[in-house]
Parts: sequence; structure tokens; C-alpha cells
Amino acid sequence: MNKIILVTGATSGFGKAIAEKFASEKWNCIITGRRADRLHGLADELRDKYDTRVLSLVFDVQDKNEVFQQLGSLPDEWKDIDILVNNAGLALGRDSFEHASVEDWDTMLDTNVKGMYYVTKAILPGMTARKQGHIINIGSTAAKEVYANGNGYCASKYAVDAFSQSMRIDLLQYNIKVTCINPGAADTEFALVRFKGDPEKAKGVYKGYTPLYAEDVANVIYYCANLPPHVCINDLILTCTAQANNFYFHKQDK
Ligand code: NDP
Ligand code: 8X3
Repeated sequence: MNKIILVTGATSGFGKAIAEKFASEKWNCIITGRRADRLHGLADELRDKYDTRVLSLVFDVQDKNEVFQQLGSLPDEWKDIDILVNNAGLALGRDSFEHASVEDWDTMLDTNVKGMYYVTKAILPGMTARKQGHIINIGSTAAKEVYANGNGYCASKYAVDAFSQSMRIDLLQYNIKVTCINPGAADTEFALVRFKGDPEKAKGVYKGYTPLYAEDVANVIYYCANLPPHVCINDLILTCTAQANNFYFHKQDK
């Protein structure tokens, strides 16, 4: 029987590329996001292209009741989730602490942290009962080094890192793998969302170097997901070759 992966935030960027990669390898995919048209469109596309099964669920990961209601009432054939990828997330703003918006901080923490643990708690009972599963959380280089004006976003990703470490310890007894993937700068809709739709500011983030692309991250996740049962990549940082860490980039005029 084909394995099942659940990917949150599959309407663009990493989530979409992860769904495409796993669907192309004949995995059955549960994909989620808030933008219904995009999500159902992707589901149709993956079914047509790869002849695999896809279930699309529209919900906001910040909405605790909705998360538990939708993931708690999966059809029987979708209940045995092999891999959960907690990917839905965002940055909002890049302002100094005294100017940063409290509402933006609330949204980042509600999405990146609470959304991650709501979804995990909703699907975990199936994994613990079967003593099998793999939880892959999308962190960031922002979880490894705090940078100026990164305040709320860095804090949210440090929390993802801490939750990942904690899950890894507590879920050992259930044979559940926990992997935290920490990408550096990647060209998705991330910067456009962070700069609230300002295309010039968003483009500026990727100027002068070749960043990661969503497919690069999806390929790394596919690798982590297909190791033998006794092998787990616990924590992984990946950046483009032109990025050493959050502070050092090799940029050229392009
Ligand atoms: P995108 O903006 O391209 O994709 C973000 C995805 O998250 C979308 O599918 C969006 O769907 C979903 N999402 C956002 N908020 C919610 C919500 N409240 N409920 C449900 N879904 C939500 O960005 P990326 O693909 O780059 O980002 C994916 C993850 O990777 C994020 O966690 C981000 O922090 C992280 N990351 C990104 C890096 C980068 O440089 N791009 C680097 C390191 C980490 P919709 O709007 O339809 O709900
Ligand atoms: C996204 C990478 O550098 O904007 O997580 O924090 S960065």
C-alpha cells in the first residue's frame, strides 16, 4: 500500500514542492492551506500528473478547533499517516523590537508555533498507537542565530527547534522519528509575505546570489524521509552555496 504524507501549507513554496515530490514518487498526499482554489487546483494537478491519491483540507492552522475537527475526522483510508511535515508558516515584518507590531508577533507565534503543535497533537495518537511515524518540522537558520530585526520570527523558529528537541525525547518510546529541517534564504512567496506584498523589497532579499529553491528543500526532505527505519536525521541546516549563515553571504552584482 502507498504511504501517506500530510503537508501543511501546500499552496505555495516548500509545501507545494514537497507535495509534488512525494506525489511523483507515488505517495498518497494530504495537503492543507487556507487558499482553497490553489489547494484544490494542486490536488487535481497531482492526481492527473502522477495518478496518486490526494486529499485537500482547507483550514487555518491557527484555529485550534478547526485543526482538531478536520484532522480528527479523517476518512479511515487516510488515518494512518506515515509522515507529517509541519511546514505552514510565515514571517511578518523586519522591524526593530520597539517598532515591530505586536499583531505580527501574535500571528507568527500562533501560526509557526501553535499551529505546529495543534496539528501534531491532532495526528499523533495514530502514530503512537502504531508505534511508527515521522514528524518533520520546518525550522529555519533563524532558529540557530538571532539577527537584527528578526525578533518575533526568530523567537517563533527557536520555539520550533525547542519543540522538535522535546518531541524527539518524549516520542522515543513510540519509535517516532523527529527531524527539524532548517533552511536558509529560499526564493518562495516567503519574502513577499514578510514585506506585506512589496515586490521590490521581496526581490531585494534574493539579489546578487542564487538562493535555495523550494525543490531543493523538497529533495532534502524526501531523502530524510526515505532512510532505513533505524536511521533518523535529527537536525539539518541547509543553505545555498552563497550563504554561510545568517550574517555571511557572497553577493555579486547581477
Ligand atoms: P510561502 O509563503 O511560499 O508558503 C507558506 C505556506 O504556509 C503557504 O502554503 C501558506 O498557505 C501556508 N500558511 C501560512 N499561514 C498559514 C495558516 N495560518 N494556516 C495554514 N497555512 C498557512 O513560504 P515558504 O514555502 O518559504 O515557507 C514555508 C515554511 O518554511 C515556513 O514555515 C517558513 O517560515 C519556512 N522557511 C522559509 C524560508 C525561506 O527563505 N523561504 C527559509 C527557512 C524556513 P495559505 O496562505 O494558503 O494558508
Ligand atoms: C527564513 C530565512 O533568513 O529570512 O526562515 O530568517 S530568514
